[in-house]
Amino acid sequence: MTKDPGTLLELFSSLFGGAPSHVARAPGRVNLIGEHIDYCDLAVLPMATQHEARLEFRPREDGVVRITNTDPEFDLVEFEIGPAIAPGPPGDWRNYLQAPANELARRFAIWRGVEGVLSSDVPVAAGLSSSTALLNAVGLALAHANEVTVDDAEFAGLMAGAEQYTGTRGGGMDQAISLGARAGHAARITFEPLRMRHVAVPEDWCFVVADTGVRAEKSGRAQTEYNQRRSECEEALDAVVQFALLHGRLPTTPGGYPDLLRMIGAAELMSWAEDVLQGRLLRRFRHVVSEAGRVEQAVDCLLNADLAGFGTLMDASHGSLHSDYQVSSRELDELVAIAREGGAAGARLTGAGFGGCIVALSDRGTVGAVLETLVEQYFEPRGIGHRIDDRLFVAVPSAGASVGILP
Ligand code: NG1
Repeated sequence: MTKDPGTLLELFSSLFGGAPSHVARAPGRVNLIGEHIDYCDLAVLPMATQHEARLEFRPREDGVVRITNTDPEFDLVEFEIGPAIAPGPPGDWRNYLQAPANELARRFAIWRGVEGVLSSDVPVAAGLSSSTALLNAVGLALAHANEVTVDDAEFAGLMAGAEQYTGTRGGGMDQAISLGARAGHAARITFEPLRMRHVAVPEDWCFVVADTGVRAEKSGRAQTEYNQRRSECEEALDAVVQFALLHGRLPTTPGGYPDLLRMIGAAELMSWAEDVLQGRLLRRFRHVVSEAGRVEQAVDCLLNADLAGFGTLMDASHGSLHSDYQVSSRELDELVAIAREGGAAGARLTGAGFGGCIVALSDRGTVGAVLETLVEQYFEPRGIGHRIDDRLFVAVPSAGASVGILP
């Protein structure tokens, strides 16, 4: 963490008196492949990063939550726990604190609030799950203070539900990986029911993350576009299923994309889709089906340490996100091209897109050249070549969230 712990303790003591007794921490993540398909309940392959949100807190004897942030941009937030907390304006950071309190109170008789100071070094609005890290840290603190015991999968599901409070109709990938990641590993995550298969990242592999600097705020256009993509996927699925049922091509109604893919297989499904869908919906459907296939191949590449194969899949994923899903941008495309020119085995946008970051794969031998090329061709021309630590880094596959007593 970059924050000075002295400052954090002083801040805590000046606001609440005394010192925090506990800490809850939750990391951000970088998604390696499987983009915009978690909300279709299809498998994804993210890993947690070294950046995290950290809440140093003390349980209270009443239902009040009081949390401030070491970043002066964010005010002290105060509210009472309950199952119907009124949300603040879109984009207000209070929503990420209220969301887990609201969700936990809907499910459990929680009554004990917390007071604490939050700090985070997860880059904001960059597709690296800064919001989920925040939300998970607060959720864990409240669960701990109220002695809520649920298994990890259920808790991840609760936090995914909580995030909907903020207005984004997201999937469950970010909450699951931030809570359940294992150091040194990525995880193949499947949904309904939530399962995580941890897959070791080969020692020699380096996932470089580079930030366009264009914020993809989930309270503005990015949120509208994101929610629209999800609706389009639902619409496309519905049209294909109705068509197949009408023509007697399906014995039963499938429960969703995973079911349909299991019943029919990708190739036949795409040939049906071409009969039923056109334009935008056909493109969205093709991205979802093709990306689901790439995730399975990517898991095999990871298991076999096939760096070139994994890189090729990342390139194909980016192409699909650019052309079929239309969530890339000029800056993202530029960073992807530069990373490849610098010697990366493959590169793609990561997270929701519309700005934010790319992820590029290289080995230890070439990572220096990839980083240098990105600095020379993207960051230096923009006059930011000298302060790019949080804009350009090699992601460390890190452990998931934890909560405990401070020494
Ligand atoms: P980011 O880019 O971190 O906001 C979002 C969703 C994910 C997933 C990805 C795209 C939230 C909290 N997260 O991530 O569930 O759909 O986009 O793959 O909405």
